[in-house]
Amino acid sequence: SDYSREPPRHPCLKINAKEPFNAEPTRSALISSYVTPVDFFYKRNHGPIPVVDDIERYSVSLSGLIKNSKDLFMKDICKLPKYTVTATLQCAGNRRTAMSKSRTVKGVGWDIAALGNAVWGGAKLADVLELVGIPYLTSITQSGGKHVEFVSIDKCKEENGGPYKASIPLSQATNPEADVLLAYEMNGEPINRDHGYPLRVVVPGVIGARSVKWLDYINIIAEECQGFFMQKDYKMFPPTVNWDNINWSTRRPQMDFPVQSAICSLDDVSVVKHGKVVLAAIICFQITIKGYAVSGGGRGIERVDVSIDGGKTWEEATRYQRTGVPYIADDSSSDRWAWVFFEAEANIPQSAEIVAKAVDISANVQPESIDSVWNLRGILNTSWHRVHVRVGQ
Ligand code: MTE
Ligand code: MO
Repeated sequence: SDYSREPPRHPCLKINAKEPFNAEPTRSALISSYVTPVDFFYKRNHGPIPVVDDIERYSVSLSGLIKNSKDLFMKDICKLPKYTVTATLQCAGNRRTAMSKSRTVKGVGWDIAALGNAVWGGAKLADVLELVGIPYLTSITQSGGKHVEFVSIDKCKEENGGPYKASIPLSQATNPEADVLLAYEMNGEPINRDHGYPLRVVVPGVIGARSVKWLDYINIIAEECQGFFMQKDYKMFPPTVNWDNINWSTRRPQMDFPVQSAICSLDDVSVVKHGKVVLAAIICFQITIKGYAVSGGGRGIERVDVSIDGGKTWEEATRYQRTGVPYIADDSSSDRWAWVFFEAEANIPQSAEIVAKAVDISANVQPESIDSVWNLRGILNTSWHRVHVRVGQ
């Protein structure tokens, strides 16, 4: 594989792997703005970044279980109504390093910033499919098509040098309300090479692995995609499954992301210097607890609870998306596919274990322990996020 034409990247990213390039921002950079600047947006690749030089000749081929195959050029896609969707993309491996500390897992070691929130601009996949004769809200085509497969132009070793691919159900792809995009813009600029230039899929509310970058083919198929990343990866196994007894076919490919949150204003172990507060003759120290919370499937965040005593007692944090606008889950003023930030002030003793857990609008709650969700691939670590603070002089 050839890594001689990689794009430039911001020096503040923490590099978890160089080839393929995998990197995330620092915790504080991550929560410095609601819309993540492209430079700070995590980068998750499985091969070299493809080079698309001739945009005039670039096209996406639509074929499979449809009457007429069609090549769509950028000008065809740009002719369709343009939508902007604010959506958080999160890698299923986010927070893997912490899971690894419980018991070793396989995969890129991510801290808590393998996610980002962007304003994606592009055509709705539902409109693209309508263009080739598949109406809105179709779950099966006349010829038996039930899934939409996205094939990239990159080359991955897991696919033996073939392209990255994934699929989603046709019912989701043809549902305009699901907001699945073929995106050519990220935060108002043409998508850059790292994030899928010239065109990528964005599947809101679903693990990042299904949002295929550098799109080459869209295939309408009867069964879900048989590629490595659908069948041999990104599946959730119980804690008892190990590399000797694993049977990949027993589990479904992960789609929706579960409810997640993390504290970003503090490191795993922080020593803070702060002013003293005297409360009922007890000396306390004021700290600010800030972070993100997000759930899958368009489920808003109902609540974020924070604890300063390791999870014995809790206080509710305030939540917001855009600063100054109160966040109301499920309200038309909120971005349904996007994260919320939370914030709480607390008075802590000399040392404390701070914990956060989020609850989504379906009352799904993050699991308390890592061990209860531990899995050999180290995905979906959504356990309560814990950090330790000691007040130093
Ligand atoms: N698409 C292609 N073609 N190749 C990839 O390696 N990685 C996937 C997904 N789409 C990948 C891909 C994974 S696992 C994630 S989490 C997201 O892209 C990351 O998107 P980003 O790099 O824009 O943050
Ligand atoms: Mo991912």
